[in-house]
This record gives sequence, structure tokens and C-alpha cells, in this order.
Amino acid sequence: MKKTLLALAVVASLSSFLTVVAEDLEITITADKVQFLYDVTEFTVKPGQKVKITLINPGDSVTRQPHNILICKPGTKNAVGMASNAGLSDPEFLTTKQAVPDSDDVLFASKLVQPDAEDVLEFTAPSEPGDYPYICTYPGHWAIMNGIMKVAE
Ligand SMILES: [Cu+2]
Repeated sequence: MKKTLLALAVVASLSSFLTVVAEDLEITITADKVQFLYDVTEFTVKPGQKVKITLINPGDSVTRQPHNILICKPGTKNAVGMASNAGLSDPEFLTTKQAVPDSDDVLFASKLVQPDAEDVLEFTAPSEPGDYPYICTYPGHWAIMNGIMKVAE
């Protein structure tokens, strides 16, 4: 009887350990070669999970456009997108700033990725569950080049 209880206790503590240490999520998102789109438009992470996104801009892209990926606070896709359009008046927007608008609504941002290049964006998922939009803020892309990172248990 004692052994059974001990075994149960071990199993219980192991399973709670496993829920706390969720595996890192690695995901590859590739920009479309013809349209301003990501090939992944939705993925789900756990609160506090470590996330690694590799953004690939294919070398044989027809558009030859740079792309990036920004994770934004829930409900702020349009605000951040509009801020990126406005960024065009800033001569440093596409260079030093990597097309990332100055906004508290931007949580995480990759570099601007040229064709035939990639960038890795690593971050810890927010602890607050919700739908976090991600967008490309190369001006004009965000309205269609976007997706949702769901943070959910
Ligand atoms: Cu883009």
C-alpha cells in the first residue's frame, strides 16, 4: 500500500513538472513568392512557452520584397499596421528601424528579411491568453500579410 502511494506521488509530481516545463515551440514561416502572404496564418502556444520563429524569404521570390514579422498585442493589428505605413516618411524606417514602428503595441519583432535570407525571432510567449496578431510591417503588406498567434492553455 505504501509503495502504491509513493508511486502515485511520483507520477503526480512528474506530471505537474511536465506541465510547467512546456517544450519549446519551433515554427518556420515562409513568405509567399508571389503575394504578400505568410504560409502559416495561425498557430497556438502556451502562456510562457519559449517560441522560436524562423522567417524565410525565398530566394526565388517573384516580388523581391523584404518581409518581417511582428507579434502585437491583441486587437492592435490595424494600429500597428497604420503606424508602419506612416513610417515611410521617416528616412530611417526601412534601414535602422527595420520597418518596426515605434509602438508599445509591438511585443516582438524580427529583422527585415531580404529575398534569399531568413531571420530567427525568439521570445517567451505572453502569460495572458488571447489572440496576438502577427504582421509584416514592410509598408503596405500588413493588411493581408498577417496571422494570429493564439496563446492558450
Ligand atoms: Cu511583407
